[in-house]
Formats: sequence, C-alpha cells, structure tokens
Amino acid sequence: QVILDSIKTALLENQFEIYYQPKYDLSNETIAGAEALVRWNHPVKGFISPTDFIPLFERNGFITDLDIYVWETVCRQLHHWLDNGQPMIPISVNVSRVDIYNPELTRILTGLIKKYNLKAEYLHIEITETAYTENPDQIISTVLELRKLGFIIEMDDFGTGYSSLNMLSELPIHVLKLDMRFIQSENAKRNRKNILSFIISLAKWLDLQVVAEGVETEKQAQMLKSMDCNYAQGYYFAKPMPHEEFENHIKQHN
Ligand code: G
Ligand code: G
Ligand code: MN
Ligand code: NA
Repeated sequence: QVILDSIKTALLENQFEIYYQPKYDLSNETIAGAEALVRWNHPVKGFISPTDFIPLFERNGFITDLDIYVWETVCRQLHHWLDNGQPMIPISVNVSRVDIYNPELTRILTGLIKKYNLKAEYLHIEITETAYTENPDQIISTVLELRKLGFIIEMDDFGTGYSSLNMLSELPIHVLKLDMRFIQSENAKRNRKNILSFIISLAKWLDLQVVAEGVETEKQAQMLKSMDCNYAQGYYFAKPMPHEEFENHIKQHN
C-alpha cells in the first residue's frame, strides 16, 4: 500500500502537522491547556484525517514513530515558550493503545522532558478508557510510574469503555475527559443529564479533575459550569488550530 511506503517519507518531509485545541477553565474562561492532534498533509492525497490513518498505523506498528514524533514536536514547542519567557500552557498528547504497552514508554517520555529541559507536569498524557480495560494491571503500573515521574495522566473518552466504579477508584489518574456523547445530550432526556451530573460529582469525590469534550453550544457550556465541571474543550470555544494561531489565541484570551 502506498500509505505504508509513505510514512517514513512523510516523517522526513514534515507532512504531519500538529494542531492544538484549547481547553478552557469554565470558572473564568481562560485557556488552561490544549490537546495536540495530528494532521497529515499528504502531497498526493491531500489532507488525511487521523481517524483514517491512526487505526491503520496501530495495526502496522507505524503508530510508535508517529506518536514519538508528535510528543517531540510538542516538547520542542513547550521549550520554545520557556525560552521566550512566554506563559507555559500544559499540552496533552495522545498515547495510542499500542504504545501504552511499549516497555520503553516511560524512558522515551522522560528522555524528551530532559532533552527539552521541561518539567513533566507540562506534558499531560491521554490514555483512552478502553485501553485500561484491556490489560488493567499492566496499564496501572505504567501509569503509576509516569505519575511518579511527574506527568499528569488523563483518561480519554471516558464513557466509551466499561470501567467499573471500583476500577476508577483504583486508577492512579489525575483527570477524567468525558466523551462527547455525554455532553451532546443537553436537549436529551432528563436521565442523561442526571448521569452527566452524577459522573462529574463522582469524579470530584475521587479527587479527579473533569474535562468535558465536544462542547458545541453556549447552552452546553452553561450546563457544564452549573454542574461544576472544571474544564471544557470543543467547537463552541475553538477548533483545533495550527501553532501560530494557537499562540495568537492565547494572547487574546489569557
Ligand atoms: O482530531 P480528531 O481530530 O479528528 O482526531 C481523531 C482521533 O485521532 C482521536 O481519537 C484522537 O485521539 C486521535 N489522535 C489525534 N492525534 C493523535 C496522535 O498524535 N496520536 C494518537 N495516538 N492518536 C491521535
Ligand atoms: O478521541 P479524542 O478525544 O482524542 O479526539 C477528539 C476528537 O474530537 C478530535 O477528532 C477532535 O477534532 C474532535 N472534536 C473536538 N471538539 C469537537 C466538538 O466540539 N465537536 C465534535 N463533533 N468533535 C470535536
Ligand atoms: Mn484525546
Ligand atoms: Na476524547
């Protein structure tokens, strides 16, 4: 397949671009962080969405090179802000369900932090909920190790998997990112709103911070704020954007 041959070239030719989607503090609407999301500008096929190539890369093993490339680009960006005396906004990176089992993972991440002279707390690590349920014991020990090293751990797409409440109480994570389907229920049945509100309260009891994803309307943002949700991300606030635009965005909002 063409797509397979082109990954090495793609990395060499910088065809992957990192977009940043801001995350807002709902209490004052300032930018509290951002998620790094990769885009592939293919010279022939044009723009390819991550939903089209990530699953393929997870099957053929290219995901590791890509994820490391994304983490390093983000660390270089953070180092640039540090060097220029700009405010440090923590950036969340995605770790594929494949890479989470890589025995080199913690070594790679600490290597990057050292290389770019960063505090680990500026790099937030997103691990999707479904990955935790595949092999909880191994993930828990990796997450514990990352946590000890100072990284902030976020559980992504919460609500798409089947974490038991018991498991949630034992996971050494810092942040729960609620899957969009919870949020996009503002006009839905009262029961769904009650579930959202309950999950936010539960997270608080467990001392976890909560990020709502896929916030598209003011009404949703208001609802989340009234439920005491900490942070929100979504098209209502801002879409993922290139780094220059993100830097301007920070200047305007913080
Ligand atoms: O950005 P959306 O922009 O279309 O992203 C689609 C999916 O791709 C999401 O599930 C997101 O988590 C995943 N994704 C985006 N960037 C990365 C990345 O750098 N690494 C991994 N592993 N997944 C990513
Ligand atoms: O799986 P993960 O949470 O990492 O990926 C987030 C995905 O959601 C990305 O594809 C991103 O572009 C997309 N996204 C971000 N904000 C919104 C939103 O408000 N609405 C919708 N429909 N998608 C969003
Ligand atoms: Mn994510
Ligand atoms: Na998500």
